[in-house]
Amino acid sequence: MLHALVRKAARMLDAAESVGVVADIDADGVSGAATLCEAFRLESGDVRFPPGGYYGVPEDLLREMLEGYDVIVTVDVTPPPMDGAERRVIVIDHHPGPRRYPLTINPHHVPALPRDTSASALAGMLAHRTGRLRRPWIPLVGAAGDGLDRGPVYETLARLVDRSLLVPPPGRRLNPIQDAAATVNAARRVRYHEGAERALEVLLMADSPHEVVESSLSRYRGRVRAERGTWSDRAARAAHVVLGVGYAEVHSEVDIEGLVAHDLLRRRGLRCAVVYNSERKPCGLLKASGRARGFPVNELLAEMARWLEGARAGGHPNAAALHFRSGDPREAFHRAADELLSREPTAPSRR
Ligand SMILES: [Mn+2]
Repeated sequence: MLHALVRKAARMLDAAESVGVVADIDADGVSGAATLCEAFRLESGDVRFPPGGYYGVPEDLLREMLEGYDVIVTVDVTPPPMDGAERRVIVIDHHPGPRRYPLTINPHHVPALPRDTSASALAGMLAHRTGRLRRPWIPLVGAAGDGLDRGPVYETLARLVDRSLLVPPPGRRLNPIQDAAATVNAARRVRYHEGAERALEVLLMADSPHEVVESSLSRYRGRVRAERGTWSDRAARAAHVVLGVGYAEVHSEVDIEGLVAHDLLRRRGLRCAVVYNSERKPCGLLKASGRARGFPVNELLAEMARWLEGARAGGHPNAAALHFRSGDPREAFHRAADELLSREPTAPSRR
């Protein structure tokens, strides 16, 4: 089933008069898009990113792409259903959710694919099939960005690159591919879809992950590091913690809430940390991000969404996000945490 699906997608892309790509702005989405550009001879202008911190594919963006292109591929995002588009959209994703398009390459819908496969590795698998994947390190950047640099699909692609790209140089924590992923992710944390567009240009030109690390994108890393340091210190001091589940707020134009949640989890030894950024995203929405170990933060954020307006939550048990239009996220957190903690079999009384 997997091979038939991949073959069908490759054939459809080769036969299409024109192909447009819609990708998420993170390293997984950007490197998946760059991989498709290489294999199917697309240009950066054929790739679009959701605007300003919006997660998913806005309906009007999908409609616009369908008017301009024969076939649309979405990478690391699942598009909304649209009448008449069923046979013109290829979905390459690894998030759970309903299957809306027959040509969906997603581990949640294709049993042969392991769940911990990144969208970019799936794009790499498709590109590799065509025999036109000249720079196999590119899809690996996306896998590293999602912390999914493992598993059979990744390993197949990793065998095609120089070993030195997969081991950290002496004294360094990250290997060159992980370093490139951090660079691409810094660009979108500071500049959202514009950062992703710049990162795509860099990936399309680069001959190695080293060139990505040394590119003009590197300046975004300093900004992210500084904001993260400041807010992680404050969050560690000021977090509200209930039974190992913590909540903190930041106020930053930079998309750092996920990083601060990660730091808070570790620094306070929590099982779950939720961080709300009170600075509105360029797309107009507010966002909270959660990280956890041994606590379903995706369920916590879904429960929070019930108490907020225009809210949508998604993600995995260990990492999830919540977008909303208005409401009191701290109040929502306390209600949601009470609800989830009261369901725990051994929850001690809080009174
Ligand atoms: Mn991803």
